[in-house]
Amino acid sequence: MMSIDISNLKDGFLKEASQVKSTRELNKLKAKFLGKKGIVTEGLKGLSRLPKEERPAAGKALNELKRFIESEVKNLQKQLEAEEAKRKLSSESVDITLPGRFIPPGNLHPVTQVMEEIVDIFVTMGFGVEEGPEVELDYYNFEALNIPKDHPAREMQDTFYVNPPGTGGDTVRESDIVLRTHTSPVQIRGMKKRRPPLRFIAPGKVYRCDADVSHTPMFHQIEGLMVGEDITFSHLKGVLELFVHRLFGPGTPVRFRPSYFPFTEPSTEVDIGCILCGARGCRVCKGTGWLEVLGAGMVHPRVFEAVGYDTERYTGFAFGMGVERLTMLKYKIDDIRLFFENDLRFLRQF
Ligand code: 2NM
Repeated sequence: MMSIDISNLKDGFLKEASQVKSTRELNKLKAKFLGKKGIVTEGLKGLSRLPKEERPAAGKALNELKRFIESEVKNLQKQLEAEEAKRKLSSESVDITLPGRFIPPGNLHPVTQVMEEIVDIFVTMGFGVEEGPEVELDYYNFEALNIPKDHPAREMQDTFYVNPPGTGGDTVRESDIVLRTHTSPVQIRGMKKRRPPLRFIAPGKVYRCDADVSHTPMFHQIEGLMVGEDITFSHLKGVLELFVHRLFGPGTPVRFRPSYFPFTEPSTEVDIGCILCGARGCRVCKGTGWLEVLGAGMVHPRVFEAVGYDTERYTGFAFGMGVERLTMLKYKIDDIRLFFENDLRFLRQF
């Protein structure tokens, strides 16, 4: 009776084993026969209920079946693992004949490109490059630059105060912290750090609180400075004319027009012949045939006093320009907001 049961069990196991396709199924089958409540396990537990004389033979047969199933499971396990590894490997294999994936080439933002171009032109002329903080003290942004307390540039509509006065908890110190409105404070810090002769430029982001279609609250500026014992307005003219010819082409007409800045005296604005209408007069040059591209001048003695330079011994010229404006002129872009929308259809053209 017992021996028939055993061979039936073995046949049953082998039949099911032949249909196993995964290690999961194999584990289920193993549990069915050898698990805690498995057929073989239960059989071994039931031995005590058999007549005494049948127990040894039945026990031997069950233990043999147990060992047989264990070794079969082990073999099947190995076989299945090998098959699964093979399947995994072939699914992971690389078809080296496939064409490569297209990675669209990126490009620098047009404002960054023009900024780098301008920096390059001045570096070629021997200028160093200085950077400084965008959050500035009133002293470096205004005071040291001879911008008096009642100057329009200091009024709330132009300057972002980091702690606007009257919003509570403000102290005299806190209301003296601003987002720089130009990169001139970098020039002040640069002059304080060293002694003449010197020449360097300060490129970077600046912030102004005037919002309309032709102004953005953040834009980029490059300012420059050259100080020494015999620096004259002629040096200013020579350097800036060369700069304009490098940026816009050697044939570009240039003119120097009197102007006013608190930190320079005399001051000038630099115009180029309108590159949009060939100086015939258009909407952009407002019919004048000229476009303003730079502000400049001879550094005011009060600025030299603020940085501790001997005003009898040293003179110098300084200049500043807006990079967005120059980029618009160079690429004939009529709306500054295009630079900040980050529409790839616009940016990919540069
Ligand atoms: C401009 C125009 C004219 C300028 C002056 C200085 C400093 F620090 F030397 F006084 N830095 N930049 C300057 C002069 C900037 O921008 C339109």
